[in-house]
Amino acid sequence: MTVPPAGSPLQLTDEVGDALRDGAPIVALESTILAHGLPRPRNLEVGAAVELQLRRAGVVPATIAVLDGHARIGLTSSELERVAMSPEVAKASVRDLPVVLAAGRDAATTVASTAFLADHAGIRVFATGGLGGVHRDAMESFDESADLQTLGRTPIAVVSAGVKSILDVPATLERLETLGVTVVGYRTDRFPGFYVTDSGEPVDHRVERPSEVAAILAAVDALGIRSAVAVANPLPLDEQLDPELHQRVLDDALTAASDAGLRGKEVTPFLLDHIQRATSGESLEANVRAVSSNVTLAGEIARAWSERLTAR
Ligand code: PSU
Ligand code: MN
Repeated sequence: MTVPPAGSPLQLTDEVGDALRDGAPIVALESTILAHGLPRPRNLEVGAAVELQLRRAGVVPATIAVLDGHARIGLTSSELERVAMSPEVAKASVRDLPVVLAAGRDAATTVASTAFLADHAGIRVFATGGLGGVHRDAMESFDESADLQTLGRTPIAVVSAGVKSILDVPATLERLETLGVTVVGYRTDRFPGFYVTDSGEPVDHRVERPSEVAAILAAVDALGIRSAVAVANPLPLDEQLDPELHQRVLDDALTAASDAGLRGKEVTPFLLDHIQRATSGESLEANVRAVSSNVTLAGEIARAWSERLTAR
């Protein structure tokens, strides 16, 4: 384990520490998707597969989680298994980090806490499935993911397939605008809807190549901007979940969540689980395809970023 700077609560693996020192390509990965977003044992298969995918592309994976109260940047395969298979692993956003660190507990990190910790470690590219956002009943519940606020103050490129349709997509895009998060569509003018290629909403900016994202990140730094670049990467039309099936199960899931009286951080895992069961795994396959595609693109962006760093 590379020794982090004095006073830092972060623990980096040697592989991640070396990559950071050398300016080598590195991609941060979140762990809530493993512990709470995908069913066992598929979650572990996906977690291991995306790491392998990055390594094969010459990119160092840095899966982030809290283990025994240590903020870990990069996990061994047995640690990855612990995060994926143990029912004891809490879901931690940024505000939960102090508590789990102080108590010496295990926790999976959300987009917010993963981006926060990756940024502290000096990692500039992050791949996830879908971002958290504004929930559909937010007018009454005030339920808006802390992912949004954190992306508003964390200069990292985060590749996602947009936000799931369980959320209020237009409201989420409005909040991203307010919070100063740069949103670019990767080879698209439409904001993706995670399971489906098009959420129905447009994006203002479009990029065609990973090197363009690296150039945008460099401009973020040159301007002294401290917010994220959200790269929206849609599933191709022939890989999306059938939009009719999607709409039907979505309506059911929202009704079930409201009938169950769910609040707070349990809402997202409940809805995802409901949709997975109601589509007998079809949504799960779309979910896995989206994650894999985002990881591929993030790896390409990390390589382009590394080229800029090492060319100086
Ligand atoms: N959206 C998904 N899959 C997920 C999540 C969101 O499509 O697994 C997870 C991510 O870790 C995200 C978190 O950061 O849920 C957001 O949860 P909340 O809404 O409680 O902030
Ligand atoms: Mn919430």
